Amino acid sequence: MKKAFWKEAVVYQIYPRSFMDSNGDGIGDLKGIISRLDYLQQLGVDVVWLSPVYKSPNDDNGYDISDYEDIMDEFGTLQDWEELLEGLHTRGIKLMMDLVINHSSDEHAWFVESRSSKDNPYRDYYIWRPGGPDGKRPNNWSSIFSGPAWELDETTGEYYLHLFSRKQPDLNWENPQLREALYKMITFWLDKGVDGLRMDVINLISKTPGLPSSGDAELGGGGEYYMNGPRVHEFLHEMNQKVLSKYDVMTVGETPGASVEDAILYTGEDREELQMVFQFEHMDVDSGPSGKWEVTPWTLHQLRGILHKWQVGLAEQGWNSLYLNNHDQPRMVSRFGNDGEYRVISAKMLATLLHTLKGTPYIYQGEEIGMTNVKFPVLEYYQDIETLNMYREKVTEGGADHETILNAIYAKGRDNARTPMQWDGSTNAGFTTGTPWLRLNPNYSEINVEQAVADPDSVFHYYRKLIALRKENPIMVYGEYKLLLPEHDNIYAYTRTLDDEQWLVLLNFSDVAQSVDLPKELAAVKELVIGNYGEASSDRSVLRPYEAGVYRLG
Ligand code: TEU
Ligand code: CA
Repeated sequence: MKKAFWKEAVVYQIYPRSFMDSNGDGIGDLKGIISRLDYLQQLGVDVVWLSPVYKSPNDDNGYDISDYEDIMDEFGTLQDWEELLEGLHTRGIKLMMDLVINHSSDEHAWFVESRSSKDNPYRDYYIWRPGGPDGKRPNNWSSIFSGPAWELDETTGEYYLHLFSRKQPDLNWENPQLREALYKMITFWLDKGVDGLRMDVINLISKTPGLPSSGDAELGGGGEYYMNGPRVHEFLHEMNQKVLSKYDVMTVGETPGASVEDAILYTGEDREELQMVFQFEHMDVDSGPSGKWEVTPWTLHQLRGILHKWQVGLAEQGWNSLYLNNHDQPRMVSRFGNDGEYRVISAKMLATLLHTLKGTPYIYQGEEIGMTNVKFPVLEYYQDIETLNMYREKVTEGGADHETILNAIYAKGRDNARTPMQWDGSTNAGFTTGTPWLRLNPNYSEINVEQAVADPDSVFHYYRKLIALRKENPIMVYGEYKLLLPEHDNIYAYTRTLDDEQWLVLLNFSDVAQSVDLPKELAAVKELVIGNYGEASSDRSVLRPYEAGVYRLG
């Protein structure tokens, strides 16, 4: 396996709106991030992935871009951005920008032109279709943010496609001019010194010709006609050849609905497309047949089964990215650990998993201090468009039970991840001196950066150790992964092996002690490399609640 910086790196994701507000308007901004760079350096991360900071009307918090080559007013200016890049580089940290090119904002100049007339030169930058007889939509696809994926535009009497909100029209990648315009824009940023790109829903860019309906219902899904579509590899290869390959740039594609086989095609080293992808299978482990809002209990058998499949599937070709949460997902300690009695211990256990599987770990802001999900008492406190659209469709229009849906929001809503970063115990957790755009999680008086940095046993210092260990131990990056105890109900156990070195990882996913029965050759433990209880237990055949241990064998 070839060595590479991006395999060895640890990435930290910043959601700028919620990270740090510098001017009291309640919205996080670039100057706020700049003021916290020493904290990131102390943590030891190698790369910052910045969620979108481009000009945007914020229908979807920056994932709806109205000008790709400028900064959102609330976040600052291009000059602030340059200062951020320099501040990161001075500290040896690289910058990965978010690239949202499956769709733009409807307020982007291209769309303003495109919608103005059928023969406008930009018409074909987007996906327009006439309606059918009796005012039928061009097909029955539904939007990922609820309702139909088509919006009728009065000006020309045609519909445009939007897989996300109606203010996020899909770009038409079939059009070579559109592709060239995007490549030019990407070049603009790479020339400025950007080190990496995270590509939003990049596997949705190629739609099946003819845009067939999905089944006979009035609204179908449609994903089978736009996820990993017919020309997606051609487009990514082209982008790689025309732009990416000319720079030293780290790339990760967000790919909902991608299988291991798809991922090998996206990330195989001979393919010249991307370096790694965010797969979603493990994010569906607690979803029912109707989707994410049908909250369903998960088992370790399921979660381990998925992660193991990906570990094995990408062992020789491609590369995994490792994450358990981000700005779209609930907080990992609440979802996969225990955010009550065992919050600190279980957050460290999950961190151990993320940093000892094979792949590149991604930390989402606040994860490193064990931030948890939030339960707002009333719907009015929520801001996320996906959540609000879903509530309207299911409760306001569909008559579903308010409590049931509110509980689904508590479990899965994206605002769980978006409550402002908890810096200290002062008013609004030191995030802002004004009124925060989204309310804070009321637990900030106990869970905050100031507390975590001061406490040597905190989740924060455990992350610091894991990151530092990665720097000294190539086995964490390149070591071969092998599963142990595949039938255990509560323990995820595996080895990593590199040359003549071998590590054993034992993770208890339950809140009760579990006994472990390891094969004899693995019982010869030399030392505990890192463990979430501080020291090794005297009885190694028992794992304490949520215990994580990494042992050097030999
Ligand atoms: O998310 C893509 C995606 O699949 C989302 O639908 C997300 O996972 C969803 O919340 C799950 O129900 C990306 C961005 O990460 C997200 O923030 C954007 O809203 C979306 O694309 C549109 O740009
Ligand atoms: Ca601000």
